[in-house]
Formats: sequence, structure tokens, C-alpha cells
Amino acid sequence: MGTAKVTPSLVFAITIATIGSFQFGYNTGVINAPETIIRDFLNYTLEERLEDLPSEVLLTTLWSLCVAIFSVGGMIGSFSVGLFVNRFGRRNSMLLVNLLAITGGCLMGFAKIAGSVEMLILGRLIIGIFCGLCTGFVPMYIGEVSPTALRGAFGTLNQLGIVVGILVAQVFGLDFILGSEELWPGLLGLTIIPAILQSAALPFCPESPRFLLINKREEERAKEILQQLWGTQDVAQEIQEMKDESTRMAQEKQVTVLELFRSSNYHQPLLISVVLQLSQQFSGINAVFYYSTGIFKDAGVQEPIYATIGAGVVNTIFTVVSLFLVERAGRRTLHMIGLGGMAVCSVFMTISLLLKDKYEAMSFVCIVAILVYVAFFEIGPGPIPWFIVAELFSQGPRPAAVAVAGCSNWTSNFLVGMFFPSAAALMGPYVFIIFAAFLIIFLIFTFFKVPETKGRTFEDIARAFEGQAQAGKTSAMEMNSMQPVKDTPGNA
Ligand SMILES: *C1O[C@H](CO)[C@@H](O)[C@H](O)[C@H]1NC(C)=O
Ligand SMILES: *[C@@H]1O[C@H](CO)[C@@H](O)[C@H](O)[C@H]1NC(C)=O
Repeated sequence: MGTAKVTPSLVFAITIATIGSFQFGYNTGVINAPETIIRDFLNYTLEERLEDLPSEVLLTTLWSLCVAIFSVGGMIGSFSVGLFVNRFGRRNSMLLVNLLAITGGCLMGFAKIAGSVEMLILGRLIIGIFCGLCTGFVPMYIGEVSPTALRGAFGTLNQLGIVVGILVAQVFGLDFILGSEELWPGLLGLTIIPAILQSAALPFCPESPRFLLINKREEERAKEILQQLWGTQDVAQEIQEMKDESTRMAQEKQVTVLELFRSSNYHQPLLISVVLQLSQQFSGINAVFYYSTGIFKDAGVQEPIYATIGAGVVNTIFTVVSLFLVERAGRRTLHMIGLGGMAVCSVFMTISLLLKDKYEAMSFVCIVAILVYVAFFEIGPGPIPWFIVAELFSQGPRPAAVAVAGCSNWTSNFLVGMFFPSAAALMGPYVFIIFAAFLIIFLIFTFFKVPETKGRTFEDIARAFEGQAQAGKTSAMEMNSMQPVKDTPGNA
């Protein structure tokens, strides 16, 4: 198996799949720069319709809805992944859902001409569904076409696709590119182009061999595809591993979401998974990715869009840095460092916003605080929750656990997206103190409750939880001091 090569067809398949991650990032970041312009659009569209000036509160609510309904779609999408992948196959699912991207992109792109706020909101919802589906399809497809040894490394390309998408959205949002009063519909509608590109290229990518073998029982085709992708004839071992895995899966009963909540064995790991997802979202990161241009403007930054782009660049760099860190340092340590660093930065943001009228330099402090905050996010709360969820559960309960975690992710993502602008309007600079408080609570929780999962087997972790439940008082600290047994198989 050591003979597996990185062939052009493997690189092609993975690159084309990663367009899906790019789409998720692009649509997360795209709404940030044109905030003022879209608010104006809402203002005059409503003014014409109501024949009266819409209230500030109504405008803020509608604007937040345009941003946050994306997460509602994301939740629907991430719950529907299972409906697609086992029926149509991985590749055809990716191909099919591009119809959603094109529909959503058209709705948003023509909202201005049609003078319709509804089209904008509906478009964001549909794009959200599309992105929720992509976040399921892409890692699965990449994981299933990659040689075992390279699975971890290729898996991180998914994360990289997301942050590059955010960055591209921020650059295109510059007012002399597409972020202008005339061109913003193009900025939102641009998502159609990668969708068309991906649709044109996917037919030349192979179906996932794992899907062909396990779901379709087409062993010969699976073998041919593996041989072609990995540039080696010797794939018998991999085929055998897939067969073994499918037998194991048939033996280990799939746990439903309901059973997951009922069985007391899963309570502790489930609580940890959900709280870690909440820690990712209530750290306030999406307040920054959705609204940073507005935040920088409030802080008195002259060209806020460049600061936003700076945040995108830092985000990309630290995603790469964290790829190396995650392989070396423990998950728990990285998560705590990330949370602590973000909490300190939130306090600095508050201070800089409070003092901006007294000292010119405060807008600079605000920029630095946000950039460092983004860096700490990519070290801890960004990547770590997914590792830990995957590592706390074995094959049987894992899909249900991932579904519950995904649901809490998108729900909290929605809450932050929806209520941040109102909270910021109400509380002013103090809004970041809320995030600091959340971050400290999550830091304490992680310290006392979250075990180190890196390099430990499921059995080992599960036994530690059972011991904890029986002894009652055995603290997570003792579990953390347990020595790693062996490397868990990387599942990106
Ligand atoms: C959860 O949210 C984060 C940040 O918005 C995102 O990077 C991640 O992909 C989301 N997970 C899922 C399953 O949607
Ligand atoms: C909406 O537009 C009107 C002018 O048509 C303006 O006076 C008002 O301040 C605007 N409202 C907001 C919240 O921007």
C-alpha cells in the first residue's frame, strides 16, 4: 500500500470537490462588505412599499434575517446529507445540488432589479441549504478517494477551501470590484460561476470507490477506480479493508438520535460535543465574519474593508498553521489556548471601542485585537470541536452524534448572526464583553470536563467515562493524565 501515488486524476477529483468548500466560505464571507449598501437597498425598497420611512429596528431585523437565514438553510442541508449520499452516490449528489446554488444565486442576483427583499432572503436560505449539504459531501468524498496515508492531509484541504472562499468574497467585496451600489447583486450571484464550473467538471471525476463497493456491490469498478486514482495495481488490501469495515458496520448497530439521548453512556460525551460546538459559535467568530466591516467602521477605521480582508488573510494563514499544530499538540490544550486568547482579545476590542474617541490609536488596537482573535480561533475553537466529536464516538453512534453536533452548530450560528446587530445597537462596545464571558465559561468547562482524545482509542475513552460515572467524583483531570494508547485512525 505504500506504493499509492498522487496521480493527476486524484488531484483533479479532490480539487473539483473542494469547490464545494469554497462555496461555503464564499457565501459565509460575501455578506460582510456590502452591509451598508444592502441596508440602503432594504431602506428604499421598503420605503416605496410602505410609503413611509421604515423604522431602524425593522431594518436591522430584516438585515440580520438576510444574513442569518443562511444558517437555517445550513441546518436543513446538513440534516439531509444522508438522504443524498447513499441514494445517488457521492459524486452525483455534489453534481445535483449545484442546481440549488444556481437557483439561490439567481434569486439573490435579480433581487435588486425586481425590487424584492423576499427574493434576497429566499436566495440566502437556498444557498444555505446548498452549503449545509456541501459541508457533508466534500469531506466524505475526499476521505473516500484519498489513499489512507494521505487522508488527513487531503482532508484539511476542505478547511482551506472554506477560508479561501471567505477571503475571495472579501476581496470581491471591495467597492471598486463588486461591492458597489450597482454591482452588489453580482457579488451575491457570483456563486453561480463555481457551481457551473463544478457541474462541468464533476462528470470527469470518478464516483467514490467506497460507495460503489459497499452500497452498490460493484467491486470490479471500485477496484479500477482505485487503481487509476492511486496509480498502482496493488489495491487488494484497501478493498479488503473496506469490506471489513462494512462488515463491522453491519455488526455495530447504528444508534439513532433518540437512543443517543436515552442511553446514559452517551450523556457525557454528547454534552461535551454540544458544548464544544456552542463554544465555537458563541466565541463570536461569525459576528466577525458576517459583520467585521461594520465593526471596523464603528471603531473609526478609515478603510474598514481592508481590515476585513486582513482578517481573511490571517484566517487563511492560521488554518494552515493549525494543520501542523493539530498533528502535534493535544486537542484539549489547543482548545483552551484558543478560547483564552480569544477572551483576552474580546476585552481589548471592548476597550478600543470605548476609548476610540479619546485616542486615535484605538482603531489600530481594534484591528490588531480582531486579527489576533481570528488567529486564536483557527488554533482552537475552529478545528478542534470536529476532531473531538469524531474521536469521542465509535462508528455506531457517530453519525447521530455528528448530526446533533451539526444541529447545535447551525442553531448557535443562526442565533449569533440574527442577534448580533441588535445587541450591538443596544449595548454598543460592551457587546464583546458577552463573548468574553462566554469564552471564559467555555474555558472553565473544557478544563474540567473535556478529556484529551488525541491518540486514544474509543474503548479507552468510553471506559474512562464509565469509570467517571461510577466513581462520581473522579475528575476529568485524571483522565487527561492517561497515556495515549495508539493513534486513532484519522477521519477527516
Ligand atoms: C460549524 O460552523 C463553523 C463556523 O461557522 C463551520 O466552519 C463548520 O463547517 C460548521 N460545521 C458544519 C457541520 O456545518
Ligand atoms: C432611509 O432612507 C431615508 C431617506 O430616504 C433616510 O432619511 C433614512 O435615514 C434612512 N434610514 C436608515 C436607517 O438608513
